[in-house]
Amino acid sequence: MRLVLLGAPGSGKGTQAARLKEHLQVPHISTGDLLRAEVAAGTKLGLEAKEIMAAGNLVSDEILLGMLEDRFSRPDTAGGFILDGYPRNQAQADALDKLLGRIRQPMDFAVQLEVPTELLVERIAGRAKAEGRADDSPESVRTRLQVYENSTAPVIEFYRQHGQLTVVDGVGSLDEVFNRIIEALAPVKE
Ligand code: B4P
Repeated sequence: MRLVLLGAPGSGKGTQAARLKEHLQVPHISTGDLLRAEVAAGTKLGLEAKEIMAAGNLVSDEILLGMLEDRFSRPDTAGGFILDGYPRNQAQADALDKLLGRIRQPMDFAVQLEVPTELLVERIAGRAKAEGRADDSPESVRTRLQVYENSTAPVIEFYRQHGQLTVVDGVGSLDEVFNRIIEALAPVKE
């Protein structure tokens, strides 16, 4: 199973990907987690990304592609993967197409988690209290939602036009959303 999870910040991508990884027995590749690991390790890349992420903006396409190429060069992705947080703009979608073509891992499915904006804001505010992530401040969240509307939402249309998109209602308990995703994936798993 080669799956891309799409959705606005707070839509549950990371949350559901962690569960899907166990269910599908494939690695979860989160570009947000990869970047946060670089920031935590204080690498050159992490230092470059830190302020950009805290402000809620997108880190450069070049950095992201380099990180992804590295990650896909590891053998554990040969049996499939769940990609979470990438692509976030059309240039990244095109780069992903090329990369997966080159490693002969064409994507099976893109799942978009759909959640109304008020609920996105509420969920992220909850995480801000619980975890204090640098980019969960109200100002950063406003920017992230704007970036999503301007840059990422058009990518969803791209996958729809290619017949690869399925939209899943992301409102409900973690189990409810998880079960909806599994149902949506059933035709692909057969
Ligand atoms: P990400 O790490 O991808 O952050 P995110 O969009 O907020 O999603 P996340 O997966 O963490 O949250 P989720 O919805 O699961 O990106 C962070 C930053 O990294 C970006 O802003 C950017 O700067 C940079 N970046 C990452 N990828 C990039 C790329 N490709 N190009 C450029 N820059 C990139 O969960 C949110 C909250 O909701 C959690 O608290 C969760 O518990 C809660 N929740 C989830 N589902 C719920 C449910 N059903 N009910 C109640 N609460 C729920």
